[in-house]
Amino acid sequence: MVTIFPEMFYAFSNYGITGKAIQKKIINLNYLNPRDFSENKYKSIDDRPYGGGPGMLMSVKPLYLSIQHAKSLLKSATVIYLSPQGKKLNQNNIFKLIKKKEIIFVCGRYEGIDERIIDSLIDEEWSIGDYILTGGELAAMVIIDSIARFIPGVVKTKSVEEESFYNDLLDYPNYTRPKTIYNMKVPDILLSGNHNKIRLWRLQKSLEKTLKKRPDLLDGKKLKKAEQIILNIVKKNKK
Ligand code: 4GY
Repeated sequence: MVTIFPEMFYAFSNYGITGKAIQKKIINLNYLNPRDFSENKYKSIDDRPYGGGPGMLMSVKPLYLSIQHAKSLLKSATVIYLSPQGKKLNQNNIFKLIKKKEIIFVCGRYEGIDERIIDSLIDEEWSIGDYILTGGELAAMVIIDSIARFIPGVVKTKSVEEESFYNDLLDYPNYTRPKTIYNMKVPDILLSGNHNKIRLWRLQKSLEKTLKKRPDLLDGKKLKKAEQIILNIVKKNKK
């Protein structure tokens, strides 16, 4: 992480699944702070934009030196800059990022960074969505968080076929104990013990929900695949 606010990662690194993954060193986070590379006596890390205009930019030299230092430590790392100008992330891109062994996240602050740093040191620019944060740190945590879910044994996942399919569908409705609470019941089928029927029901609910709430996620190809999965379950049911 190249960040002027490494302390922002404290809670993330100490709680929940991300905390466990980092403490067990399944994920290793290391920090370089541009402030430590600032050469003036005030240790300043911001500077005025050429051409005028409001706000400040990150100073070139401290940021450049910290990224270079990170690159010298992690020779095969991909350098990622997080900004609203990057390619919008989705679960498919996350799967590709998981395959990388080393990533250098450059967390911007203020109004942004000098374009020459993007041109010369950044390999990939990603966005977590069309809104503007005050810095890249939260975006970096969002990405690492979504990666942590896929560490084997950390979060239980569905079967491979259904997992990849469910990834672009909304989740089916979930229920836990008790069977009745505040006058509301758990659907009978979930108590039936018939696993194939339950799988079909869940798939149906996922499709219904997606159609109602996020129809943009469904297309002809997706529906064909759903049909295939349903037929497979029905076939298994007959055996
Ligand atoms: N959206 N996706 C995002 C962001 C903060 C000013 C440049 C985003 O990834 N990062 O909003 N980042 C800005 C803050 C400098 C980065």
